[in-house]
Amino acid sequence: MTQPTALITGVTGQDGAYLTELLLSKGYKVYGTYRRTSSVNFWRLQELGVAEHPNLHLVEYDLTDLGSSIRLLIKSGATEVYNLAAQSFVGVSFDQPMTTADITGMGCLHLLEAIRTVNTDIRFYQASTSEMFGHVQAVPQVETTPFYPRSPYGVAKLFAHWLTVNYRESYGIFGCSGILFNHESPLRGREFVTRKITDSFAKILLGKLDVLELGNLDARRDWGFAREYVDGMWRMLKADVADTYVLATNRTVPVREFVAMAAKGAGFDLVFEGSGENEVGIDRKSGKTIVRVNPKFYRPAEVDLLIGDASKAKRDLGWEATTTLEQLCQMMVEADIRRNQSGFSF
Ligand code: NDP
Ligand code: GDR
Repeated sequence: MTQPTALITGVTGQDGAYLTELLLSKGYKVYGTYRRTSSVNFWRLQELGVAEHPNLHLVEYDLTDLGSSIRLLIKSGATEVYNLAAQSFVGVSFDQPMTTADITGMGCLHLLEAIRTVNTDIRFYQASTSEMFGHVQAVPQVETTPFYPRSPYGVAKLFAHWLTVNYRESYGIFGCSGILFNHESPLRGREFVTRKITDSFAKILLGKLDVLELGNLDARRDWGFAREYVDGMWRMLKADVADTYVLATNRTVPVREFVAMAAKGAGFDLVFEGSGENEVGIDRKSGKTIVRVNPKFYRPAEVDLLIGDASKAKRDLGWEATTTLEQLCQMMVEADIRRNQSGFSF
């Protein structure tokens, strides 16, 4: 049997690392792409112990470059392409809307055009997002819920989502769009709210930071565990028919509740006082304020409530989220305490 070959764009990111781990464990040859920077960092692949795996080939690539997308597909001979690369931070997309559109939107089109040109039998996964639901039109959100993105990031992802559907319908390309709700892990970037919280509490515990500053504490998210979500991506490309699927836990929790959960996990006795910009979190054990609201973290437009229903993925793919938010939060808190004790800084 010939060895299956997959191409993963964005291998230095959270999902890229977990997907690499999964596909290598299934015997794939994996081409993982990273961007040229002055200091490339493979810490996530290293944490998972796969950075040096003989079946992993790391290749330099920028998805804003159409020509290199075509050459990459020819060179790798991949039969499955997972497009995980993106400018993925919603907050930054308000400051850099053009860059976000180029990478997150046009980048997907480059890959679809490359597939159309090189080999239309390549199976394609597009990393779509619950951010496309934005100002939600129904609760919970499913594959058919109307979209209403609330950020340049959400708009760019919607463009990429519809292109994936369009190339499926126009050219018969096996293009799947996974509408994934927030998924977190100890490998999450520190700019995202969950990891910012767990890393900050670890630092406060060790005397490296005084206060955790946050924006909107009322936003509600459906948070799952990233390692389980990449398995859903793989299942989509293994299905008989290309389709669009929601992956979610079907539980929604406000940011404030995640803060309380993480504080408890780190050993604080947190109580919230005040409201709006004056809300603070006080550790009853020390009497110190360890959480504060800073309006600089507010966004020009917010996504208030996300909760997904992944029944279709369960029915068609046998996929289901099983890790609870409490387990996930504890895993992240413990990893960040361990890292901060050892001087780790990513
Ligand atoms: P990360 O931000 O951790 O990773 C993004 C990856 O994209 C990084 O490897 C980054 O490289 C790479 N990248 C950025 N710009 C370019 C470019 N111009 N050319 C090539 N590569 C580039 O994201 P996640 O792993 O969390 O998410 C994976 C995908 O899933 C993203 O597309 C995201 O938008 C989407 N998504 C994520 C969800 C989540 O909750 N995590 C939910 C729904 C969708 P570098 O390391 O150099 O920055
Ligand atoms: P999100 O994740 O925007 O949902 O996008 P993020 O963790 O950045 O924000 C979640 C919610 O927390 C609120 N918030 C803060 N967010 C950050 N980053 N920093 C803060 O200090 C802070 N305070 C409050 C935000 O306003 C928001 O409501 C993530 C990304 O991974 C996307 O790529 C992905 O598509 C979606 O999840 C699903």
